Amino acid sequence: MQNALLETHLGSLSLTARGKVRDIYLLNENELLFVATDRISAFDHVLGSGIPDKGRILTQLSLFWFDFLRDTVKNHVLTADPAKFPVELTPYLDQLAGRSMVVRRAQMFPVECVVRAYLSGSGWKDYQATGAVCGIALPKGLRESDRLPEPIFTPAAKINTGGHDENISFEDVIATVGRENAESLRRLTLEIFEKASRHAENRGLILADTKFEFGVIDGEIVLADEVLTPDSSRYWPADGYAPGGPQPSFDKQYVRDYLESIRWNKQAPAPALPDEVVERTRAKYLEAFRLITGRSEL
Ligand code: PZK
Repeated sequence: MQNALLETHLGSLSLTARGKVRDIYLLNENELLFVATDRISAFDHVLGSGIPDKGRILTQLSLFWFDFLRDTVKNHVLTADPAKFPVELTPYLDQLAGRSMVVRRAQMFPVECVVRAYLSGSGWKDYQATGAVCGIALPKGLRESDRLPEPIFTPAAKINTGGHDENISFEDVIATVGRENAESLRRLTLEIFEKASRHAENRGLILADTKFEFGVIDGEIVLADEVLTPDSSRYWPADGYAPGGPQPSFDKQYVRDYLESIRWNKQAPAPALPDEVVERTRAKYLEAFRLITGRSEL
């Protein structure tokens, strides 16, 4: 097995954004390099160990979904073929191959486009407190992880300081991006989700919710960032789905169980993971990739 790539080192290239797991570099005025590392987060912390191949698996999953959705929405990908990367990346192709994409620079909307088909996470919290999620009233008596009558658009505002995103109303989205953009974002989010969740269901997976990020390139709305990966989505095995409580995480359950077992206080520094937890978790990412793409090789 390969080692995990925890940090990218791309010499003089300048880092545009660093997320918990993804790094974005500036290539030129119009192009960025989007890199998925092997970092893994749990309980809001990046852990001391990475998962070998995680960045490659999630990048290949995003590319699968971008292609699957190509007739539905434009996207930011220019190429994921290292042979087509700009020459200044040549020294780094070993780190980058399979885990990176050259993307078009977009004017990003400062809105996380979340869609939920099941009641979980912050949606469940809001529902318990108010009977609604993002101002959308829901039937009474729903239980945690219940399926909603239909998928709902539940946008969130990005909180930069590493804090959790804050659920906002559709009126808030309108105030931020204008009515026409807000309606386009909601329509695209629901349309993409409908197509993706049907595919997931055919492969034995429930797509409980996911988050999209959109931007504008040449006056057109494009789908950016990573798409429909386990890091941006809740996938549940359809087999064993049991509403009335939380569902086990498809990908991170061994990690969470381990962190609970050692009674980590969820304060930095986050612990490293035993080899067995790393290997089992890697197998779950590969299983998600196989189920969704039908391919067994990256
Ligand atoms: C962009 N993010 C979110 C933060 C990440 C990603 N095509 C684009 N053009 C301009 N900006 C972005 C993108 C994309 N994708 C996305 N921030 C900027 C983000 C941290 C790490 F990998």
